[in-house]
Amino acid sequence: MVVKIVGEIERLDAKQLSYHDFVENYMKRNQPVLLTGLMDGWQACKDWVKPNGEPNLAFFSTHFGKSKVQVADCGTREFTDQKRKEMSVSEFIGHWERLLEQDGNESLLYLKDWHFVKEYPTYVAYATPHFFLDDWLNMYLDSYHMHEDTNSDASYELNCSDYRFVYMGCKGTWTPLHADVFRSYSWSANVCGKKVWHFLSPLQSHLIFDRNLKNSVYDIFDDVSDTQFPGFRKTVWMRCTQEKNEVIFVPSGWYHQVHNLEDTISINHNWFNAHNLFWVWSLLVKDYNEAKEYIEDIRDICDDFEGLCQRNLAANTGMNFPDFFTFIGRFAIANMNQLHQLEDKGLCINLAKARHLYCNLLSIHKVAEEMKSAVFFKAEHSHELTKNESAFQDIKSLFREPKFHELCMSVNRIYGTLATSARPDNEMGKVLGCSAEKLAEKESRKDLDIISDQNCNKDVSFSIWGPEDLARVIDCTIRNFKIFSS
Ligand SMILES: O=C(O)CCC(=O)C(=O)O
Repeated sequence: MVVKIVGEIERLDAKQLSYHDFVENYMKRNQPVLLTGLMDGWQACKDWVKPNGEPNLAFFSTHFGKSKVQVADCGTREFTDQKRKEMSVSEFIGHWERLLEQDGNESLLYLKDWHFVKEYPTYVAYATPHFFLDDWLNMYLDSYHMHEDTNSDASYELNCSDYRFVYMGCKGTWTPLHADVFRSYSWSANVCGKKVWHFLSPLQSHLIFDRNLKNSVYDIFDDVSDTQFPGFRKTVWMRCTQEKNEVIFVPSGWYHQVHNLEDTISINHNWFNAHNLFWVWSLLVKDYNEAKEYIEDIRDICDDFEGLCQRNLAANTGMNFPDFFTFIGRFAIANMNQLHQLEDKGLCINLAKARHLYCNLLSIHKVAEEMKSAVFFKAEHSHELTKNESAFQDIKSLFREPKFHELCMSVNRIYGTLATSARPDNEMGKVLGCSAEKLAEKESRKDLDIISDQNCNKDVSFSIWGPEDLARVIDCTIRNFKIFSS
C-alpha cells in the first residue's frame, strides 16, 4: 500500500524565532517543526564527527567504550518493537566497523536510548536549546524517581533515570512506527547524518490500529494488511528529511517512523510541561482502563484489585496514578513556593518568571480537577495514597527533603533562564548562550538564598491527601495572581 504524503514539515531558522512564537505556534498548537541554527558550539559536533562528516567511531570506543547500552536489531521484530540486546559501546562500534568493511553480511544494529548525560555528567556534549528547557520530566527525575520500585536493580535505576538519550546507527537503521513515551514531546538533533521522518497527526491515530484497537501498524512501508488494519489506507502523512545540525520538534501523540539515510548520530530528549500535561494524564487513564479490563475476570478473587491495576499500569506505562499524583504534587508545591518568594520580593522584578510559574500551576490545577473523578482517588481508596506515600501529609517535612530543595532550585533556575531569554535584548534572533544563562543564574542566586534560609523555618502546615486538596491549594495561590490570566 502506498504511503500518502500530504505535506512537508516546516523548516525554520531558530535564530529568527522567538521563544514566545515557538510556544504559541508549535508547543501549544502541537505541530511539528524542523529548526536550524540551534547546535552552534556543541562539543558533540566537534568530537563525534570526522572532518569528512562521518561519525567518529574511534572517539566513542576510546572514550566511552565500556558503557553498556541497548542495541536494537533492526531486522528482528519483538512484539511492538525491535528485538534489543545489551552490549558495550566497543562491541557495538566493532560490529559497525565490520559492517563497513564487509558491506552487508552483518545485521543492522541501532544503539538507542543511551542515557549519555547521566553517565557522563562532566563531559558537556551539548546545551539543551532554550526552546526545550521547560522540561518538567527531566527536571523532576534529576531529583526523584518517577516510580519507586522496591525490587529495582542497577539497570532499572539507569533505564528510568532520565529521558535524555543518544542514538547511533548506520545507514539503513530505523525506528518502527510509535508515539512517544507518556505522550511526551520530544526533540531530536542530528549531530551527523540524515534521517527521514514520517508523521501522522493524532487526529488520525485511530486509523493505524486493528479492529480491537489492540495492535498498531509496525512498519508503514511493509505490506500492511487491509483486513487487519482497515483504516490504514485512509491515513495521510507529513514527511521531512532532517539534515546534519538540524533539530526536529515532535509534538505529543504524533505517531512517527524514522529511517537513517546515512550513518547518523542524534541526541534526543522526551519531555512534558504545562502545554502537554493533559496528554500524559489522558494516556494514563487510557492505559489504566486497558490494564483493568485485562484482569476484570479475576476482580472477585482479588484482595486488592485496584492495587493490582496500579502495579500493572506502572509496569506497562512506566508510572501509575499515585506516581503521577506525587509528581504533580511536588512540582506544584515547588512552583507555589517560588511564586510566593517572588511575591515577597515584589513581583515586578520578575514578571516573566512569575507568569511561567502561574501557567504551570494553572495546568496542574486543570489536571487535578480531572483526576478528582478517577475511582482511585475517591475516599474509599484514599488509603492507597497514604500507603504509597503519595499524599503530602506534612508539607514541612517535604521542605526539609534535600531532593525537594534541589527541585526548587531547578525550577528557580530554569524559569529564571527562560524569563531572561525572553527579554527584548535576548529575543528575536539570539539563541540562548552562556551569557543569558549566567545572568539568570546571578539573579536567581539571591532567590536561592531565600529558599534555603526560609523554607525550613517557614510555618507552612497543610496536608494534601488527593487531587481535590491539591486543586484547592493551587486555587488559593493563583487567585492572587489573576493579572496573568489574560
Ligand atoms: O531517531 C530515531 O530513530 C527515533 C527517534 C524518535 O522516535 C523520537 O525521538 O521520538
